[in-house]
Amino acid sequence: MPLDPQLLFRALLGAGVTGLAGVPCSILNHLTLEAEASSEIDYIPASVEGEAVSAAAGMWLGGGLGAAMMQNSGLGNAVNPLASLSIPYEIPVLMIVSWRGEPGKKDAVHHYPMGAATRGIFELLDIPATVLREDTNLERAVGDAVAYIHKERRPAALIVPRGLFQKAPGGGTGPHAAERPAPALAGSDRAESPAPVRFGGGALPSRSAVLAAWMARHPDDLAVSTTGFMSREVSSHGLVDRHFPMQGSMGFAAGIGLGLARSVPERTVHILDGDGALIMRLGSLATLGALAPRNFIHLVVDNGTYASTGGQRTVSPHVDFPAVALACGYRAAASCRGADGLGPALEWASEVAGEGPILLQITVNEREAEGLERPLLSPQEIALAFRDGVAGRG
Ligand SMILES: Cc1ncc(C[n+]2csc(CCOP(=O)(O)OP(=O)(O)O)c2C)c(N)n1
Repeated sequence: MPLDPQLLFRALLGAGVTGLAGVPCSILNHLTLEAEASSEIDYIPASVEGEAVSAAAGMWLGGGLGAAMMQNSGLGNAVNPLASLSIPYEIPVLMIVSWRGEPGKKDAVHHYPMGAATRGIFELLDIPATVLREDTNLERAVGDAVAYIHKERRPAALIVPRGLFQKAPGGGTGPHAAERPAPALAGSDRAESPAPVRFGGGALPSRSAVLAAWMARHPDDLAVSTTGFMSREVSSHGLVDRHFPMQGSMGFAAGIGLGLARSVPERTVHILDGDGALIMRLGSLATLGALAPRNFIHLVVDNGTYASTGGQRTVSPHVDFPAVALACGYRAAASCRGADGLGPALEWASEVAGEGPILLQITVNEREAEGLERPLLSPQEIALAFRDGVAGRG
């Protein structure tokens, strides 16, 4: 007998999951709808599966526990933040993954290759994956998986096959989206987009000068920095109780920051992003604009290159990041081109902080600080120190 789909949602709540970020699948439709409507769990409609994993990781860094939900077709999109964020930083994330194309079951042909590979992908990553069946005690399966991720500080997965859950009268495992009121996203009440504010004048500053000016202005705020030289430089300041210098999960600093910002709405969360990284995951601007966390400041330090891999050109000169952010629902956005504008641009950001999300793109020269090393602390130590710092246990 197929199971009541509400059991899974209740089991997640019972196990202490505080947030769910995901990309829908018809098999998991019910879970999406329950989470959207519930005030007991924070639901993030992710733009891509890797953003879901990253946001769930951010929830844990902020003191909660996140689950990432997706169709197995999108599991490939989640591999990078699983392999380079959740596993090395020992950040627990509960994966809830539907199973299209399960071997031996009839499904659309394009699901078969991933259906056959799904369990193997988890095995290769050494992530324990439990297939839920009709005779599974869901409460126990979810409870065991959550106990495992807390104890081992690793991800674990629950795989949900097709047909596990009872179908709703109209088909699927819940009412069709069009039959219910749209959830009120914070960004929905925004008036027309404002125009980007422009600052500038003088020679371009270096990344180090921007970071020094930013640090002087925001000594106590939380920050998540992007992979590569940016996080090396941030970590050289040694403020790991409030700065999370992420290496890995390129492009998902904003996704981590989103989960974090929603877990600690009383703190301001800054993202120190790179142009290459943001271009890689431009979809995160849409998620952020729609959810509109007020405590979110997105600083894009734009050197026009992938500096950390040898200075190859990015396409950033062709992208107006502030205009894109505003079109996605950011509340305010500005650019700064030239060191004379740096002070006024950071002053502007401080003034609009609290009315976020806001984005400030600062164009910098290609000069890098000398002798930047990878963080001295291990990834696990960084994640734990940051989580403790956020919780005031520093
Ligand atoms: C998913 C992924 N793709 C590629 C890389 C290799 N990589 C590491 S840092 C980096 C460049 C990042 O460029 P940008 O965000 O502009 O920052 P910058 O290096 O210029 O500071 C690249 C391509 C990676 N670590 N992860």
